[in-house]
Amino acid sequence: MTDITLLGVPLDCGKDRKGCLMGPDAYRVAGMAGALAELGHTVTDAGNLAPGPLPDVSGPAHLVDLAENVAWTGTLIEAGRAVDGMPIFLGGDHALAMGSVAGMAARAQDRKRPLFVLWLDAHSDFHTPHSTQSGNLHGCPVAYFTGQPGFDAFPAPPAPVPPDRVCMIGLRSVDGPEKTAVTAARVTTHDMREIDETGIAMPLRSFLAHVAQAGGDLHVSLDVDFLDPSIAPAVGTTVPGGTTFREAHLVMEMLSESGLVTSLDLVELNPALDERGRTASLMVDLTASLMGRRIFDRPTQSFGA
Ligand code: 4U7
Ligand code: MN
Ligand code: MN
Ligand code: MN
Repeated sequence: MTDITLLGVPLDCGKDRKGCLMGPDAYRVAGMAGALAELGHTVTDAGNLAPGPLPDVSGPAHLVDLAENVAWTGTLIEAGRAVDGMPIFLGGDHALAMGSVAGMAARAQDRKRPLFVLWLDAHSDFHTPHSTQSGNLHGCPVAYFTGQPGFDAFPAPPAPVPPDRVCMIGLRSVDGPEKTAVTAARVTTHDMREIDETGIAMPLRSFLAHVAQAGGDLHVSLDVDFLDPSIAPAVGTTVPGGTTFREAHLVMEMLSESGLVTSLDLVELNPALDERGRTASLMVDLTASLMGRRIFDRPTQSFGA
């Protein structure tokens, strides 16, 4: 059983549209702690983090809330690094992954283990402050924690994650400059076109085998828009053609069985856009699947052989 620490991250500065600051409380109301405790885990809700003082920084003028993002990143790196067991970062928008992943990479380095990242998202979030058109830093975390240039206003990530240790599944909205950069950096990508053809289990299985072989820690970053908007409406950046209910649960069940996951982000939930809390509940159920909830506890019996 796992020692889980819930870290509320009411970070809402990664984009213009507000609402993700309510995410941590929406997860609490939807029963996150109880669902995990019921599976036998020890759960500590550490409450909500707050960003440090706003630094005096400058960067491209169209960036949204640069100083606040920088402040949060420093706070999250230290808060995550200090957790002993499994932190679950209750977001908050995806800009929080600058700090959560950089902090987990620093912790993995302290433990002399490589950190791998599974990025479950419609988007590749590989913009830099210079390539982003929208100016929204929630589209930039992967470039930051893999150590791409252009993040001078931010603290340097203590242990940049080599891009070839990042695997993205669910992609269906990738901007031109991101396509070039993701490919050049040799990030592993599985877009929805590939998932349609091969199923979602095959690429995930091969990534997990690779992580196990390397003796790695595994951070999972789950963006609500990984899911199809028909089952998860509570997100600002809906993109049609996302994963189904069963595809998403299968990913979580396979992650659980792998025993490799050491930290988790739940990001981009905007409760103001939810329908009677259904997206928050689905995210809690997916987390429960990741932490060991099963339909059956053993393989179902089959006839023959
Ligand atoms: B999310 C976008 F232009 N690429 O840069 C951008 F399509 O964390 C979207 O994955 C970024 O939700 C989405 O603004 C960030 C856009
Ligand atoms: Mn994202
Ligand atoms: Mn996204
Ligand atoms: Mn978004």
